[in-house]
Amino acid sequence: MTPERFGALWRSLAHVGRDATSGGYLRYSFGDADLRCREWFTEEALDRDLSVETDRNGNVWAWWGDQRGSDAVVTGSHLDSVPHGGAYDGPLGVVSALLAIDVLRERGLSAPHRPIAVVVFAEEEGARFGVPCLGSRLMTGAIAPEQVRTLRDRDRMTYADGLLAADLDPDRFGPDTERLGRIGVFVELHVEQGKALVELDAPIGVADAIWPHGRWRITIDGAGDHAGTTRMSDRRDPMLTFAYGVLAANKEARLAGAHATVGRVAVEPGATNAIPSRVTAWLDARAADPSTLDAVVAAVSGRLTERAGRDGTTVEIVAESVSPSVSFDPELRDRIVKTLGGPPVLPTGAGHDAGVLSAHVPTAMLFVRNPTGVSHAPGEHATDVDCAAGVNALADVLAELAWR
Ligand code: HGY
Ligand code: MN
Ligand code: MN
Ligand code: MN
Repeated sequence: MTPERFGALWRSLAHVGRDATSGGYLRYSFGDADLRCREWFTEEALDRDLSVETDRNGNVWAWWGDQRGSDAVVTGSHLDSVPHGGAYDGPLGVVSALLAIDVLRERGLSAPHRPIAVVVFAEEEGARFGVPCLGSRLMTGAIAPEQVRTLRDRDRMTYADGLLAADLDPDRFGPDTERLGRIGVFVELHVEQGKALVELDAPIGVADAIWPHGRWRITIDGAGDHAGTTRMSDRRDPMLTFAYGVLAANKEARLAGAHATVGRVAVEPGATNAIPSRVTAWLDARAADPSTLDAVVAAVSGRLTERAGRDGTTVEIVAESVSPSVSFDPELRDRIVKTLGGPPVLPTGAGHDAGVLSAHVPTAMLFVRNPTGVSHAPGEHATDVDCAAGVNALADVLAELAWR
């Protein structure tokens, strides 16, 4: 694979859902941009004589070989984004998988000994319905359909509404044991969301672990009142408790060497001249090990509760989604490292569908160097040269797994 050929296919998708002002992407599951991305994927897969199907959970599968076969070698990633997210987070794994199939065929490899599939998982970012990796979690049973039925997007739409928008049956989402049983191994290629490969001066890396992480919804209730007539001493202002909570999360994370972020907040009623009655915020917390993560969340919760007592407000903290630490299959990892000639092995603080699948099948991740180290923002980047190297590496891995 050459950088030029990678760039040509990349640019046929790169304009879809891109915001002209920020340069970031607005690809929310089953929204217009996502539907166009799905159409793009289906066309490219059919052009490669792959058989395409969408499963009951909205994940799209493109098969090379017997799609009813077992022990399939599955690769792929996701096409949805966070608001104004980067171009590569997700799509790089999908584009690279399609091109890796081209490379394998150009090497003269036809009929794989094991079926190969490229999968596009739905709602990996959780940017629309609030829970990440929803498509893969539904397939594996990691989340129950009953729980998904309670999810609403910002327009109060449901996951079933999303499936309907994609002309899919809205009533069948849930565990897909038969499909999961056909997967023999899953390998996800992803842009690195950090600068480790830059510092290691390596274009490709292999993952050994995903940090435990989660999202907690914090609801703070106080007393709505007039901004101009209510004395400061009489206020029960949830925004004050919230502000303190953000500072506490930042401090606790720094002390523990963990990561804590509050990137989303909703204020009711949201008027400039009204003291809020309620503030809802989401804490994203991550750490290298579960006990540190638990300790940071507990410390933030304790500091918030204590502060609420002083502010006359009340606080509720609910875990919306928690992802346990993932250690990728060491045998598969080492086999891939050997196949690729010894690239660096590194952990990640980012969650992935590979983390969900790793509880069920041998799973691995390849990383492609990101010169800016930025992700979940327009500055995310990977060069065509490194992306082409990623395609060739993925092709080597697929050849190792599906023809040996
Ligand atoms: O949030 C994450 O870690 C992933 O990028 N969805
Ligand atoms: Mn991703
Ligand atoms: Mn992401
Ligand atoms: Mn007034």
